[in-house]
Amino acid sequence: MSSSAFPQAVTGVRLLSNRPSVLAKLVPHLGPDGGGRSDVMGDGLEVTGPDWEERLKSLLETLSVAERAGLFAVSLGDELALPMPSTKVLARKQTEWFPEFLSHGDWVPHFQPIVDFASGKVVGREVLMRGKLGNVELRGEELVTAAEAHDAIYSFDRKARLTALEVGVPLLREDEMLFVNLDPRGVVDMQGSINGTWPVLERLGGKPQSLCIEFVAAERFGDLKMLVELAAVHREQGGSIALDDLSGSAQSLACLEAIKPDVAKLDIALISNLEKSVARRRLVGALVESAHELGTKVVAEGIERVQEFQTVRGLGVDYGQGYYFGHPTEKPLDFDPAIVERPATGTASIAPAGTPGAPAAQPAAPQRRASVAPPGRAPQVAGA
Ligand SMILES: [Ca+2]
Repeated sequence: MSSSAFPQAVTGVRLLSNRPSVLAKLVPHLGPDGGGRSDVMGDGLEVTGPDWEERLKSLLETLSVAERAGLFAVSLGDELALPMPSTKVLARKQTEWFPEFLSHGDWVPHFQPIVDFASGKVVGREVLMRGKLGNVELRGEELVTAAEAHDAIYSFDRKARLTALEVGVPLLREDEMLFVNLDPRGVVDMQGSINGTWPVLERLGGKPQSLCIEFVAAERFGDLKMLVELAAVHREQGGSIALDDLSGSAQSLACLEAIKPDVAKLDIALISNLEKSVARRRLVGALVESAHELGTKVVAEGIERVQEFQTVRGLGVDYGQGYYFGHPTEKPLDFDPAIVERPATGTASIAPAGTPGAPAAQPAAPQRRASVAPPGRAPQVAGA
């Protein structure tokens, strides 16, 4: 309770769990601050005060993954709030800027080349979404993480695809394809998925055969029957289908065999430092073989070093994408075929990137995509 003459609205959460042991485990961590910010209540624990977000974060860190999954939170001061997973309540708090971005942010599609190892040409460009809200730039992963936290995958995915097409189709070069992401979690029904994509392409004068729809994280979606149907209805419109982020799991193979995509994209986790892992080289080799038997072309994603490029090419991968070939840029850039024309050699004798024979124009770049927005990167939204 506030002792102020002008009590402020209560900020914080009440934690609930169907596992009493989880709440009991948290009690010793509530802190001896005595400021009335944490109270053991008859029904749950309250974490309140201006720093409740930081305190909840610390509390969650004391729990195992299974315990966290069993901990729910209700926002105080909101009579209509329903209990939500506590991790989601925290993620929402940390991305309070997202609703503002969704309605008023700048959506800035970037284009990254996908390069054919055989011809040295760009076969297509994947549209990767970036954002800006005020002065704050938002990376694609931050946007998706925020959309998940706000249960807004449908709105985010639809608007991202619309923007990707509106900006990308006029910039598309002859003989290149536009690779546009589609998150199956944002699909409500088949017709809606079609309507959010193909009439837009037609209005912009794009050719159906120039569009490849990438099913994001298809193998983790869990409803293979729905994915098969989704692939079929988009193919009926004349487009190609890619499976994105394939990890090499049993689910990867199940998706490949059931959907028989035009393109299979191998996740950066499989490709990064591939020359150093015998096990992953064997896995990638087997995936390439399986894909080719289905008539599917294989893209290795996240190629950042010459060793990775040479290794995937040696394993029969068809196309490459990653900083080694080009960063995502606001305008599609020219590609120098010399980058892939050097003869393949054994991985042991390959010059490291930056030495003669390696592309010189690649700026230093982070090794991999960040998965979560670091604290403090959230934009300061006026009034928030
Ligand atoms: Ca993708």
